[in-house]
Amino acid sequence: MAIKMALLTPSDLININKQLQEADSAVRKVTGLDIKDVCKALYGTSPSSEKVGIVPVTSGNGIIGNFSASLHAISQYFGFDSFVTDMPDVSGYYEAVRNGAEVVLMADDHTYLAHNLKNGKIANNQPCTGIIYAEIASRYLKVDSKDVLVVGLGKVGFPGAAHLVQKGFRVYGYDPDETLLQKTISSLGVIPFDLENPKKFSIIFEATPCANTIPEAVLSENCVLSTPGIPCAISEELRKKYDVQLVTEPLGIGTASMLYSVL
Ligand code: NAI
Ligand code: PYL
Ligand code: MG
Repeated sequence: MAIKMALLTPSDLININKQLQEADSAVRKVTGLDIKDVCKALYGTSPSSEKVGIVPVTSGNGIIGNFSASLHAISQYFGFDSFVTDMPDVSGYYEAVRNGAEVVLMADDHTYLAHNLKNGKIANNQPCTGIIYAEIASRYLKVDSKDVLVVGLGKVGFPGAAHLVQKGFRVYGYDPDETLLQKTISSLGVIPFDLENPKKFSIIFEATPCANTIPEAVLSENCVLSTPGIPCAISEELRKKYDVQLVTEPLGIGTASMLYSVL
């Protein structure tokens, strides 16, 4: 049986354009690049107004308010020509294809996918999100070491950790799920992070559904925390105290990664 994702709520998605603009300036400050430039560097692609059909899906917990409208706004922000179908589900898919969609975006409670109908490429939100947040962290302009801390090694965190290992970083990983932790150690060569014996990091990538997952002892002044996790991994108080450069956003960065990956 498929395992459920932590689901977004309509309030996470309020004013997605403003959230994206703020995320873009945070990414620029950390990496010197826009989100679109990071995507281009990752996948070697650029959009040219490809038609994206967004299909609302009613199964499971059903439609999430603001979800399809946010995907529409996000796709336009990155230079795609998107539309939301009037009908949901199978009828919506039919409508999307009949109306010329080259890429279909749709999500149920388990899987959020982008499918390019012209070249057959398909992307899943979880690895695409992990990879782009890890890539952003890895591009920190003021980085002073190859050490990175990854907190949360699940469906988003594991692919992000794998990406960092592949880029040549020394990755320290932590997850309270011992099975996941052991799998990450044995398959990726990640170093288990010892909470009892912490060290400071200038780059942290977090992917958990919990708040306050980053212990104060690992924060260095002006470190980068790149995290798709909802709610946020760090309190506002700690963020200010260490002048943490926070990259976080509920849907757009991961969606950009998916769209660029299927071009
Ligand atoms: P998952 O359930 O597969 O993995 C989460 C992992 O976090 C688990 O292995 C769990 O043991 C671990 N964890 C829980 N508490 C922890 C703690 N205190 N310290 C360290 N690890 C802890 O979930 P998934 O799919 O990887 O998603 C992670 C988060 O990312 C969720 O909040 C999800 O909603 C969010 N997400 C955000 C996206 C975005 O675009 N912003 C896109 C996709 C997911
Ligand atoms: C894609 C996000 C990121 C975090 N959790 C994931 C989530 O909320 N997935 C559920 C998406 C369901 C969408 C719904 C609709 O409105 O079409 N079926
Ligand atoms: Mg995102």
